[in-house]
Formats: sequence, structure tokens, C-alpha cells
Amino acid sequence: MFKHAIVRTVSKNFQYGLTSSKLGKPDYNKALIQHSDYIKALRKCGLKVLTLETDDRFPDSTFVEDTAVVNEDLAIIANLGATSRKGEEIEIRKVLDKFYENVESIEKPGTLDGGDVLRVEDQYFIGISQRTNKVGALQLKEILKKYGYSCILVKLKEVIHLKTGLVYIGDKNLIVSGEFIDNPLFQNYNIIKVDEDESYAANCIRVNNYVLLANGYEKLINSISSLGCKVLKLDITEFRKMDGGLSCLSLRF
Ligand code: CIR
Repeated sequence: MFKHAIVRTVSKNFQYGLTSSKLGKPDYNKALIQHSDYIKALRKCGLKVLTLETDDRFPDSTFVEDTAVVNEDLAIIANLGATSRKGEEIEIRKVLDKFYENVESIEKPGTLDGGDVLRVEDQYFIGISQRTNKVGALQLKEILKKYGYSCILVKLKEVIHLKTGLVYIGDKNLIVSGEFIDNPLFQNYNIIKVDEDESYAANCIRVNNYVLLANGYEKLINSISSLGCKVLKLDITEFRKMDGGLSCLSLRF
């Protein structure tokens, strides 16, 4: 069970962050409301939420998931792959130092974004992407091995981060979209395929007894509900405009 979440308030410069979405400029005030609803949902799932101050030097810093990999044993501080995001991890390290005895780091020339790291029980899938290079992925693999976790590297073709299109919600259920659908690596799981017109919704999160899902993607919402999961739907449109989704907005542990 997760007990804590770390989130970071949306920067006033949010609109200047990285994006490939072509969905237009995010509405800052709407983003603040959606972020606050996200925090309320995490609390409903039983988490204590620590909200960090915004840092306007980093437009993308609300996407805290990319700054670290956390589990019940340790925290690993990322070395973010995008130049404009380097430095976001400094504040996160200070915070995680208070929660964890074991804190490790990805060092250059390794780069790694937390969004490329998917935990499935005691195994991790690590995406090799435009943000995470092989050196960074192998560093993470070595670190996790010391704590008894195994890792499999997955080369990404299209999506920004691994968890943009591949998410585990427990009980062998893997949400799979786009380039991951026919990948033999995932065939031993109960695959929940996401149709192309709903691919954005693949980035959902299981938080204790709930699955948090983007509002408006009825097919996926129905598939997940029919598994017997309790679903919380959230408006997340302004984060989508900046290529972000539900997982990116928090570190959960
Ligand atoms: C970026 O491109 O880095 C941000 N605009 C979005 C990051 C989304 N993070 C994630 O998928 N883990």
C-alpha cells in the first residue's frame, strides 16, 4: 500500500514547457484546479500528500514523476534527459532524503526520466527513449539488482515515456497501447488493450484501492471498471496539452 505522495504546484511558466501535443496553450487557472482535484483524489486513496512550492525556473516541474524512482526500499534520483529539466531533481533529493535511508542517483553520462520506469511486482521495465539512454537504464538496473529487483529494457519507438503507453494496475493487469500491444515481452499478462483513439488514457495509475483515470475515455473506463476496480475519473486536459498524464504528476510510495 502507498502511504505518501509528493506533488509540485504548477509553474506560472507551465505553458513554456516541452510539448509535442499541438493541442494549444494550457490554461493556467484550469491547470491549478485540475491539480488540486488530483491531490484530493490521492487523499481519497489514503495518501498523505506533500505539495512542493512551484519553481518557475522549471516550466515542467509539476511532472515530478520524472525526477526519481521510488519504492519501499529506496529512492533513486534521476538525471533528467531534457536539458530544460535538468536541476528539477535537486529539490526532490532534499525531500526524499527525509523519507529514505537509501538514496542513490543516476549519474552522467547516464540519463533517465522516472516516466520511463514501470514497476510490475518485483520486476521493472525500463524504457530506452529520447530521455532515458542505455547507460542510465543500465545504472538503474544495477542499483535495483542490489535490492532484489530484476529489470528488462524496452526500446521505445514513438511515445515520449514508457508509461505514456504501458501501465500496470496490479493483479497481472497490464494496460497496453500503441507500440506495446504486440510486444512479446508483455504476453504473459492480462492485457487490456487501449484503442488508438483513447491512447492518451493509457497513462492511468493504481493507487491502493482505486484506479485514477482521465475523464472522457469511456471504453477504457468501462474495461477497467469491469475488472472490478474502483475508478476515480479526473479532468486532466491542461496537462495533456503539455504531454503529461496522471502518473507524471506525483511520486507515490
Ligand atoms: C516533458 O516533456 O518532459 C513534459 N512536458 C511532460 C512530462 C511527462 N512526464 C511523464 O510522462 N512521466
